[in-house]
Amino acid sequence: MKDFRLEVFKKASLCRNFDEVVFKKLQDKTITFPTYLSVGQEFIPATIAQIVEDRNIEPDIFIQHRGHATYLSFGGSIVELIDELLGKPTGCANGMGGSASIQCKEKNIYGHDGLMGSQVPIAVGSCYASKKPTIVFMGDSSAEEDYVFSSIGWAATKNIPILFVVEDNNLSILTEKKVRRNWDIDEVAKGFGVEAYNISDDPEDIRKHLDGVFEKPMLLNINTIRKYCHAGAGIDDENVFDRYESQMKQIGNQAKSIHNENKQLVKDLWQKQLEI
Ligand SMILES: Cc1ncc(C[n+]2csc(CCOP(=O)(O)OP(=O)(O)O)c2C)c(N)n1
Ligand SMILES: [Mg+2]
Repeated sequence: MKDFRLEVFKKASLCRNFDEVVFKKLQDKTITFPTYLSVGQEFIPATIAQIVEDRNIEPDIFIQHRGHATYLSFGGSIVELIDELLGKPTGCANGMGGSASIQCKEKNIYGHDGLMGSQVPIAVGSCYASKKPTIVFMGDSSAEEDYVFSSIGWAATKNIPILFVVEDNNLSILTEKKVRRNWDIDEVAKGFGVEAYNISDDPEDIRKHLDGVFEKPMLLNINTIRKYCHAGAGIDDENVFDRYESQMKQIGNQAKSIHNENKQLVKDLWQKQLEI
């Protein structure tokens, strides 16, 4: 049997190494448009993607602007993402989506249109029509949009197989949650009769809360930490907890070799795409 923690780490490691290169490409101005790094938040999509893979489920996936890690965890092509960030027509959104609107038809990943939270009613409508397992990712601030509430309500009423995932990094650009609201989205979901939890981004914590997923609507508010700035290559706070470093330490040498392999792989792929 595959080691769950290691498989999740493999996915997270690809995402981390990918965005660390993007960070450098932003610094040296190879990329000049708004770019949203997933660094620090990788374990949310990596864990959920591993869980659905282990259960042989191929869900429809609706992502938000901070979606590099989601796209890569669910199997989107790395080369096409590189090309997208280079603005090439061979990019995953024909070079017209940029960082915020990436997609992958083959893996049922639908890109974001840029309006915060719009992916939620779109995902609910799609799931209502298809009855297919569906996952929609949103930020803690996007979760505040009114159309998100009514969508959760409709999902509850129609009992559709959707998983709402709130990537709760506590921030809307730079505004903390406590300034913006005095309620929790998992409590709102429970009010609609949706099974909901407020948990950490530890892979085990996520796994143990996904038992009945796709049998009914569910919502996970997953607390995480954004390591870099809202957009571009900047650092708000040097001393934040890093789930990736902590998992790498816990897993040990095997994780370090996976990390080094991914680092090389991503570096080589970027080099190759830049030379074409
Ligand atoms: C309806 C709407 N309002 C404002 C914006 C500008 N905006 C873009 S991202 C963002 C913050 C998003 O925060 P969150 O949903 O928590 O995601 P995060 O960036 O933290 O991952 C804002 C205010 C927007 N794109 N759409
Ligand atoms: Mg946020």
